Amino acid sequence: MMLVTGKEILDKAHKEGYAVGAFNVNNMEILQAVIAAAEEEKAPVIIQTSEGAIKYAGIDYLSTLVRLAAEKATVPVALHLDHGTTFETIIGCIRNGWTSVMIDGSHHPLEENIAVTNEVIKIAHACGVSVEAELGRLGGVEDNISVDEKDARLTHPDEAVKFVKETGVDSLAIAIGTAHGKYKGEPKLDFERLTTIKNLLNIPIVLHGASGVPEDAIQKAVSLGVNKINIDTDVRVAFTEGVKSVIVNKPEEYDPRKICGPAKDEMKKVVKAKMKLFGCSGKA
Ligand code: TD3
Ligand code: ZN
Repeated sequence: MMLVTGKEILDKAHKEGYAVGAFNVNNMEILQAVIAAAEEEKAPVIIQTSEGAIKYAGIDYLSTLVRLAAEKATVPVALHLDHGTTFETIIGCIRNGWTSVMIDGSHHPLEENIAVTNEVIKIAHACGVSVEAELGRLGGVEDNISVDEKDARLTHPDEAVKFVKETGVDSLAIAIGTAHGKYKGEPKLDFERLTTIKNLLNIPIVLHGASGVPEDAIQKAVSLGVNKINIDTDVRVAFTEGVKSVIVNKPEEYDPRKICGPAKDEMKKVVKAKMKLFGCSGKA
């Protein structure tokens, strides 16, 4: 199948009430593991690349790899730019076949976030590319931050309404207590805030920093209207554990295929479990 847009995948999830997994890739093995999982689960899937991944692998390599993977796949696949911050990367992705981009203006004040998001939307939509934006600050929500400060970082429902009204963005990433990377303690999600925001907005909601969030919290977030769930760390850990097990148990091994093969299997297992949890299995 040809690559589909992020909007096509997420509007269906929003309408039918489930979430689609968005998995970060930066090499062939991760991509093959995610696609194999999607095929086995009959799940739509979003392959996403960070600006760092593009720097690492090359925009042309990633574009070609993912386009091929999508064409060979029987499930819908979208190619999405995760946390786009520069105009250059975003335009580069649009020119190289990405079907969805994120403009992360969350570090800007509201009006400026709206302005940079609109600049991207104007060009992306003219090219048939979907746009995700972010409102509120993720991560760094640590125990030593006061409740007031914490509240200020989380997405404000009224601001979310204004943001969506003044941009017409296709999906919105919100901050409800998750953070990127490994958690020190257990993350506490603000479900009340999620409920309020979902009821006010009629668009797909995105949850970042979902690795390491307990399964029941993920299920609840999906039931309350999250439609795209970003996972990077859990797949990175699965890859590294897979490689380590070979290196430790068979230190004489020097064939990269024998080292990366088990890592691929570990990643596929993790991705399949996420798809079942998110409710997107069988939705392709
Ligand atoms: O945007 N991402 C992926 C990149 C973050 C760096 O790991 C996410 O929201 C997923 O974050 P994580 O760390 O929970 O997998
Ligand atoms: Zn993120």
